[in-house]
Amino acid sequence: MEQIHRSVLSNFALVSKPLTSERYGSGHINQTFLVKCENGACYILQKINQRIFTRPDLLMHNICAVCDHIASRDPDPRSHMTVVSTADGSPLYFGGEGCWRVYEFVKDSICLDKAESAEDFYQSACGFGNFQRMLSDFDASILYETIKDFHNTPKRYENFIKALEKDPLGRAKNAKEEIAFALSRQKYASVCTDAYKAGKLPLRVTHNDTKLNNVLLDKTTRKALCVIDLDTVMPGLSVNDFGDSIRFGASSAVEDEPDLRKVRFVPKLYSTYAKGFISSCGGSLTQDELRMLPWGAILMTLECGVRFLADYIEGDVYFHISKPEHNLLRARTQFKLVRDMEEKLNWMTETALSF
Ligand code: ADP
Ligand code: GN1
Ligand code: MG
Repeated sequence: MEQIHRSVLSNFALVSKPLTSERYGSGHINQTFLVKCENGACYILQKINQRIFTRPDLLMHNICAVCDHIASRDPDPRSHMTVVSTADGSPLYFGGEGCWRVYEFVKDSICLDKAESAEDFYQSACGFGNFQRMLSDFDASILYETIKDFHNTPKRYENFIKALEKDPLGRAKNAKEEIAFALSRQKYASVCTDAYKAGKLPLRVTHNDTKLNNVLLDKTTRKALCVIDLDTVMPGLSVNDFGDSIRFGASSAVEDEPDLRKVRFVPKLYSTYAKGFISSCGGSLTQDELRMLPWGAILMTLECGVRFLADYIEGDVYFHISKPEHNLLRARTQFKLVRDMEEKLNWMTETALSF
């Protein structure tokens, strides 16, 4: 185990001596490590990305409150994440050139980057739908806004256009088609924010980063267990939580598939997810929310594409990359999915209203 990890972990109240730590998962933001201990216990060690989360103390306040709330609704220890404190009772350790936290590894769980069957995707919908339902009576006023304007799509466009104007590395010339695509869709970037302002969509407590690899399934039954990655739990729109899952999971390919011929929106996966999400939300979604679910899917996909493209142009300063042009590849898959969903908008609406 790296010396730095050994020294960081010595500050946390682990049940047994840590033996190994390995890079783990495929998150784009934090650095995550799986820690294995002498007695077989496992933990998740994370170095929080402080360029993005500038107030880790407020972030952990949100996370602890949400975990406690879910634990009070569902006594199963695998239904929620468990934060491990330091010896002096803090959920964070500052040192070792960073800010660190530790979670118990949710026992016998798996995490997928791509659903292996429609049933896996259905289960993830149940996980996120239950999460939404369990937080329906959570006091939103105690939550801090960890990232301002996180799903404000028009604002994301403003930032994208600023990046284009600066074009600090001269990369815009490599992405002419993608930039033209993004700009041609700016006209509908405000469909959901306008509906919220008009009082059609209610503000709820939402997860805001509902991709498949942010929910854990039981490794044997493959039923949904636990929603993770609570860094962006904030007041938000249910249609965005639905939409971000569709963006990532109702695709025939992974988010960074380089061969666009392999990237398609899969209607069957959309309807499977819609059924699971709507029923697990427990009848709480309004008719307007149901009607706007497809717009959540289109706009979360467009917004994510615009964010990847802006990051490519700015020099890959936000999302972790593992190859050159990684963010450009990611933007391309998102825009391909947007095109497919635009063609299917009427069908997507009818389907959402049919459950
Ligand atoms: P990021 O914000 O970088 O996406 P995540 O919090 O999603 O970081 O963690 C990255 C990965 O680590 C997850 O996709 C999952 O595979 C794994 N993971 C995180 N927390 C747990 C946990 N408590 N139990 C099991 N696996 C976890
Ligand atoms: C990031 O942290 P992770 O990898 O689960 C990002 C999301 C994006 C997603 C794209 C805090 O999610 O908003 O939709 O990448 N999280 C943050 O895969 O920006
Ligand atoms: Mg994650």
